[in-house]
Amino acid sequence: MSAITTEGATISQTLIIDTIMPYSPSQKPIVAVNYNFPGPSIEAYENDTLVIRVINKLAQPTTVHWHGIFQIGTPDMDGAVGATQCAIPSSGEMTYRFRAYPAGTAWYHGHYLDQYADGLIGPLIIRRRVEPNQEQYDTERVLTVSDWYNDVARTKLLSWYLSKNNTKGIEPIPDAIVVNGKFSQSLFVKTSGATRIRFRIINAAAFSMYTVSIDGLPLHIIELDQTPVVPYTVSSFMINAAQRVSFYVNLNEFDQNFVPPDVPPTKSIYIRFKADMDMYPVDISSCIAPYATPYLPYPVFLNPLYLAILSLDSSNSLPTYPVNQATSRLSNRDFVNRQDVNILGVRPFSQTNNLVPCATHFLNIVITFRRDSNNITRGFLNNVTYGSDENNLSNKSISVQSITSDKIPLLHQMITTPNALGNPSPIITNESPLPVIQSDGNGHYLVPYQAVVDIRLENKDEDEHPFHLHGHSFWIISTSENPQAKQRYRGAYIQPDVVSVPGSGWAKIRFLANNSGAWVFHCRIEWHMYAGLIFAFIVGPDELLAHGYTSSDNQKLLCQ
Ligand SMILES: [Cu+2]
Repeated sequence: MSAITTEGATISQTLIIDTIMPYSPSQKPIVAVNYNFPGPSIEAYENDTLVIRVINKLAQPTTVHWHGIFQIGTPDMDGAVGATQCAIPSSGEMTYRFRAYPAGTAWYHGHYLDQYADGLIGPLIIRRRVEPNQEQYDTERVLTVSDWYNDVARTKLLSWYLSKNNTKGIEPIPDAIVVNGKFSQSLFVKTSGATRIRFRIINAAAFSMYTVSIDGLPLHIIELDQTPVVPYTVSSFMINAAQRVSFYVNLNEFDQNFVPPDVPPTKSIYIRFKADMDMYPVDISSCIAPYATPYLPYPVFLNPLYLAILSLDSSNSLPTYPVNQATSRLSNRDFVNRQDVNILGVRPFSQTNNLVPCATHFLNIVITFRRDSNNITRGFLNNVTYGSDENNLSNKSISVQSITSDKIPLLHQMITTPNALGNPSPIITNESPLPVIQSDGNGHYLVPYQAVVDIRLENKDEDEHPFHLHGHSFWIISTSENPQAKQRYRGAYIQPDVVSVPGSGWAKIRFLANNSGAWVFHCRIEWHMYAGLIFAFIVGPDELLAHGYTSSDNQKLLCQ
């Protein structure tokens, strides 16, 4: 843990973005931060000021997004290329300065093309001076799980994914799972003598969703994304792309029956990350590596079960019991054995601070995938598919195939040419008794300042999609998997920044638009975002202008 700093300290850090090739003989260049993968953990206390100088040594432009940070008053520091800034050019740099708010397990990643899938990820831990549930644990460990691809996402996978050759529109299947930069059975997590340990799990994968468990131990969940929750005990949980889950374990609760009597006592146990195979476009379990599927241009060797080793002493020994022990023993556990993707049963720790306002506006978003007129399978939100080019959010719709981007980020347009944006205001329609948020057809939805917007995400696709809103968190009101949640948890919904929209189902979320700026809303599966599942909310442009907000000189330079 970092040393306690005084209230409102300034935390300065330099991040050098460059490529490394740490996994010889693999020749895959990883987009690393300070020559590490994942990047270094950035830590601060809530309300500290983070000053992060990002130096781009890549041959391509880059940006960094601080996932989970609201950026209230600093909308140009969000790092979403095209929405809030122009990209940092090769050999260029930018200093991000923002308030460390809200507290919780945040993370950072590249938001320029798919550098995130190529390695540009790292933890961003914002601590509270007093953590709810802090009496339950003595130390903590951060585990950042991500997909590993043998091929470079930017040059190979993405171009293949969005090509005519990909007739089925299937996503690149990862070749491996990697946690804290280590492959399966090579990551040793030391307890260092502690018996009560908090784990912060960050799913930084470009694609995969995982079931997380630790052999023989109940997991007491205490934080979802950045919302502290009343401890909620599970044997395993699912974590979707971009979600964060904190839980603590108490080694004294280890189920001794877990180790069969005929093996020596174990000095370590497995931490398991099991990829959800249902989301992959081919049946991994029926394949024997090495193999090649007829329509994949690259080999797939994925073992969906990743094993990290929790060392109970300093010996770094492997567990004495067989790996397949877990499945046979899970049903015998004496604690509650629940799995819940959205974990809607979890309650916020502080319910009095969590009175949910009534909605004032409504927006229905229909998610579909189909081929566009160029015969490329793309994702559509309300019949419009969006792409992100190097400097702007551009869009393609069924009727309009391309709109020339003017290379000025949305946020800058809000400041410099607000009248030219031409976003229609909300109107009453027969869709809802509430005024409905309107789109301008260019991927921009105008939201009045302080509006409380109910968004219904209607998923016509059979796969689950984790949607993320920048600049805000939101309440999950209910989903098709838990339609009663609205009544059951009235006034005490959890407030994450990612919602898993069930396949062929729906999710209803609500957010308070109290943060002026241009905020993207998108599927956090990297492939889907580039297939078009992204748009931007323009929140309170009048409020922004009324406060005389201007973007920094550094920002303006990037756009020249
Ligand atoms: Cu998706």
